Amino acid sequence: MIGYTRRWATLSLILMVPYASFSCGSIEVLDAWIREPPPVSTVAAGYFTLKNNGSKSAVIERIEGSCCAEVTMHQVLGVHNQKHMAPMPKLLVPPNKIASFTPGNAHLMLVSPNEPLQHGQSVELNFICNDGTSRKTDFTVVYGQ
Ligand SMILES: [Cu+2]
Repeated sequence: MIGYTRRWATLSLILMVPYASFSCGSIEVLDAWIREPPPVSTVAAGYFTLKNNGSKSAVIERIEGSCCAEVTMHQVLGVHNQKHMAPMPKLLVPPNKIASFTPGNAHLMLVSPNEPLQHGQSVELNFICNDGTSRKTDFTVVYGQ
């Protein structure tokens, strides 16, 4: 009987933790799009704006998608003609802050898509937070820009 009570106590404790206290529960992904790559290209770039509405920092460890062989976050380092891109190990967004992945700056690299990415398509990517929570987001493939 004691064991039974304890189990219920644990369960109600889990239910009382507000959803938003988990990293990925408090994020909002806006304006998520992928630039349609030229037909011969084996990589595409993706962009988005991420808003952290929570009271704790959100830490995105990686972004996954079944669309492609590999999805990685990239940052652009250096200045002027010395610029180069490098993998971004993780993305940390403080409470009430916004992170923007925009052309010429941070971006997603979508390597070797299974099928050609064409404008109008929707690609689902999953943001994985450091506490194991995740958030799925649809990226729209856009021509040009
Ligand atoms: Cu890159």
